[in-house]
Amino acid sequence: MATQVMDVTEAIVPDKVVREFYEKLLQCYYVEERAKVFVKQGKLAFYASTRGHEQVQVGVPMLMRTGHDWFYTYYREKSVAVTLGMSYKDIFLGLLNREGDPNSEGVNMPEQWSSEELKLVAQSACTGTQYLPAVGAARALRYDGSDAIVYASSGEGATSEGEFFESLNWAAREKLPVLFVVQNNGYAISVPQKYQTASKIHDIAEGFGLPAYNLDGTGSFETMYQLLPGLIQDIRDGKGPALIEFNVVRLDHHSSSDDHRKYRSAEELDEVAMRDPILRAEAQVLSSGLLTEPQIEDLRAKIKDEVDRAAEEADSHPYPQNYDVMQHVFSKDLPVEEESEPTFVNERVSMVQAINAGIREEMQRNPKIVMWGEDIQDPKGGVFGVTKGLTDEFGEARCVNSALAEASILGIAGGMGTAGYMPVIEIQFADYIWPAFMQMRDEIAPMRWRSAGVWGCPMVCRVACGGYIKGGPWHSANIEGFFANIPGWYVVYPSCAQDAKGLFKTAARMKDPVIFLEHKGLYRAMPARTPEPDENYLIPFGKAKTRRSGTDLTVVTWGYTVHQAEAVANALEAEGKGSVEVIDLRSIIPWDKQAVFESVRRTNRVVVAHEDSLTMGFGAEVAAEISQHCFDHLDAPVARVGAEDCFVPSAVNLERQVLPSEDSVRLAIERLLKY
Ligand SMILES: Cc1ncc(C[n+]2csc(CCOP(=O)(O)OP(=O)(O)O)c2C)c(N)n1
Repeated sequence: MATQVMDVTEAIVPDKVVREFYEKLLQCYYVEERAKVFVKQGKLAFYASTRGHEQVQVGVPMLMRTGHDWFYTYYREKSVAVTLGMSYKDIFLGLLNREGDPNSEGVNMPEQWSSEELKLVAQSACTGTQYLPAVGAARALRYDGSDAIVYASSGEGATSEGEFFESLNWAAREKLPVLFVVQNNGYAISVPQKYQTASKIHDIAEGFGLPAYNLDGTGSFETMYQLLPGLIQDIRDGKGPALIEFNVVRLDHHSSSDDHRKYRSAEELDEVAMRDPILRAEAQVLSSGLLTEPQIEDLRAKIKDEVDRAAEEADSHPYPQNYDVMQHVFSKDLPVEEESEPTFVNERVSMVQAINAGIREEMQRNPKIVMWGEDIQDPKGGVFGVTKGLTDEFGEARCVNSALAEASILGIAGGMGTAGYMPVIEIQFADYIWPAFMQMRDEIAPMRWRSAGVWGCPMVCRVACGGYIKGGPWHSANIEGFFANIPGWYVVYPSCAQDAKGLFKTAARMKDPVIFLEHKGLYRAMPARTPEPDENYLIPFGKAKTRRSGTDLTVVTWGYTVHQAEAVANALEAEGKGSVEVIDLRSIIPWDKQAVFESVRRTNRVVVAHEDSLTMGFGAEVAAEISQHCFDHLDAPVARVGAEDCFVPSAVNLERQVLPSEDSVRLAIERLLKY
């Protein structure tokens, strides 16, 4: 398939459409003009002009179905918001971060649009990250049997991000309904395109198997009108995604913090001014006799007046008063508050069996649960066999192998979650989660918060983690400390089969993303085996479990070290050396401060033990809180046990030097008991 460079054979555009197109261009123009006044007044924290991109940002959405099709836009797309019909006032409230801003209530940056009604999904300011969730949303629409399509866009610079390539790959492989719109203005801030790629963006897309087009986005609307309706219909009809690279011009500075005269010559600026799409459209409207000059004057005056009045109204609003900035970090809608007494349906199961049963039950209960990950499909059913039998029972549509691309695994989940599904995805080893970190930190985590509670990204990200069974440096990581630092993710870490099932079932019913850590050394370990709780057993997050009561010292722990602490506590008791209480946090975010403080205030001594490295391990947080809130009750310093600040070595004897052991836990306890 050759990339198609459009032949400008003009199609007749009905007058009504030309008129609507031209009017919308003027609306965009006057919104930009008024925004520039706010910039001069110092009222806009960030401003990115769409001048020069308007033909694309008006023309493409106009040919799509407002309120039906979905939009994943980027920070230079005010004109898309205008075209979709966001009111001028809402646009200015968003730009000014004022009270009543429906985009984000003032928490998100200006130029980041969001509207449930317009299916305009809350943006982040990151370049290129929107492409994967856009593909995820398209996957959800396909699963729903909808004929809606997804518009996903950026500048040409952002297409150098790996997530752009991954999104082309996934969308093409599954023939998903996405229209990729690249607006190539030749610059990424000051960087000319030659520094981005030796290829052409439409050729790159073609390499991934998409029909790809290269159009002048400042020329004639006729060309777009000729291509787009048929192309959009093909995408609706399931023929797969397509990409259009539009050559546009950036008539203004990159943003309000930039001065493009530093890197563009006066001649160049004069030249691009000749390609102003609004002037070109106006010339066409005049020459075709559609409007006369006086009619244009009237139209301009009317639109300017409407825009200015809306701007003033928005400007009369204060910054958000009394807005609780914490209210949308997590949804308040929780599936369970109290842990029920389980009945047991199986005498003894491993953690693998318990998680597998939990997933199966939740999939039977909720048809919106969909899973993917590397190797998770039957017959293998995951490298640890956790998902075994689930493809056989629920089919590939609900349990399927993914491409080997972690950013995709998470990014697609973000979009599907936003569009109404409950993805349960697997990261094969914690050490390999990092390609997905950008999606997790900047796209998924802030979604609910940045949209003032309108959009969310529910999902369960199951991750095999931990050492002790010959994993070496790339198969043994503990990552709870990293993710505990990101507002918006729950982090849970079961240490036995019963908790694994109960916590998983809760995770699968949460409205927000959950990292579900599965210690591979506990998957089949005897001490982690328990009776299997019934299908109604849910464990609320943030409720610790006292594994063992004691009076002389508390060990606060989670994951693999729970079992080390229990073994040491049992031995010490048998030796008559002390009575040690062991508290298993089970969930890291949120963690059960009440249970920990209550115990420490009783025993007056505490060791915090975990498998992760000591420095900045989550134990540092726990220890700090205990020091602050239990200081008056402590008879000894707060002690910590964790791994060396080192990667986990491969040779078994070297691994022992790094990871905590019963010996290191015992040493810490015995030291404190001497105080
Ligand atoms: C991941 C990420 N890296 C860097 C930035 C900073 N940044 C913001 S805009 C921009 C240039 C983007 O240019 P392009 O994609 O061509 O879009 P344009 O602004 O020209 O429309 C950069 C580097 C960012 N927002 N996100």
